[in-house]
Amino acid sequence: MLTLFHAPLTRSTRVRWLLEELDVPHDLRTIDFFSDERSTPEFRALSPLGRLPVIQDGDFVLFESGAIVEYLLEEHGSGRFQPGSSPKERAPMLQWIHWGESTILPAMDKILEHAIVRPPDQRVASVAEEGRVQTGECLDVLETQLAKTKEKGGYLLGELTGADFVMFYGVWFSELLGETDNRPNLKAYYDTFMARPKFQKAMADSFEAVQAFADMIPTK
Ligand SMILES: N[C@@H](CCC(=O)N[C@@H](CS)C(=O)NCC(=O)O)C(=O)O
Repeated sequence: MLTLFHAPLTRSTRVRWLLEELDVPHDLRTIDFFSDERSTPEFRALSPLGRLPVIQDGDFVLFESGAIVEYLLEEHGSGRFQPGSSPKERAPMLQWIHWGESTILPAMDKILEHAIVRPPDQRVASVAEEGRVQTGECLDVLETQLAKTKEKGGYLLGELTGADFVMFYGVWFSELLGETDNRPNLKAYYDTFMARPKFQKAMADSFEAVQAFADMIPTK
């Protein structure tokens, strides 16, 4: 049985949603994110930095949410949520999987850390501002991409693919930060994944944490 180590509102939601959509039976191990559970030697043997998500599939262990999404599609996907099998058909999905973690999230993290999460005396206003500019540029890229694909299914590449299971995470935070207000394609994208019953099921334990996070956001 596949095991997912998970905590609400973390990147493990990416994997949880995919497991739901693929109907892969799994054991969900919910970790108390703010406890010592992630520091135990047993957990560090699976995830060396104590981060989430990590999966165990029999004897096989894997961390990094994007890599887990790719693995699950190949091992358990039976072709679902993949745009094709040739390198050139698959590459756009891989591009957005990597971009959704390594380009947009570092920009957004600057806002989250320096305008919301850190205590006020540890915030650097110029870093938050840099994050706002960089995040805006990234969201404009997404807005343009979604304009090209919106008539083809409403997801990043038209139909739902592995890329969306990674990208939704940054888009969810951008919606909370009010960044979808002037970007209609991004808002439509957010509404599209939110409306999926399996997304709702996978996120059921995250909505309370989302609300707690939303309450921390300073009103403009
Ligand atoms: N690039 C990694 C990032 C993993 C990561 O940083 N996860 C966060 C939760 S969203 C975490 O566990 N943070 C705990 C820490 O940094 O100690 C991935 O996509 O899996």
